[in-house]
Amino acid sequence: MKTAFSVLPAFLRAFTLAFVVCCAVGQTPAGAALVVTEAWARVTPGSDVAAAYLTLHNTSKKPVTIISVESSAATMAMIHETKVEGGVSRMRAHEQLVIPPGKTVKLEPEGLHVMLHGLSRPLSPGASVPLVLRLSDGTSLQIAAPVRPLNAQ
Ligand SMILES: [Cu+2]
Repeated sequence: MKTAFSVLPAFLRAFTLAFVVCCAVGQTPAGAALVVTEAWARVTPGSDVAAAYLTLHNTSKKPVTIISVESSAATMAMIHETKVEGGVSRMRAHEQLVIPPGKTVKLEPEGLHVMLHGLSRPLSPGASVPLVLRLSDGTSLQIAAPVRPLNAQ
């Protein structure tokens, strides 16, 4: 006699199979396509804010989009861009950052940077700042940015 219980495993098997098939045809996660180099952060003595810099290279044939940045060392992390307008340096926040296929995007002083607010403790040279880059495909990348002195370029 067939009961509801004997039907259940078959249903679960079908569901599992569908899940495996759907993921097998998906592309490589964007996280694997993104190569991060030259990560570093700059100390700001007497302040609980800091900037971190990275070189992002997209090795894939599709755009990689960073949708947010987090750091366990700060209460808030975001992507900023410094622009000089009319002799005044201003920073604006980027909702996201797209790295086009095969391209490199540099976050460096006087340009794009990761802004850290509310550092839990002062940064000192030799330490490193943990960063998590969250990507639009749901994957994320963990980076450690070594801390350099204020006069680092
Ligand atoms: Cu900033």
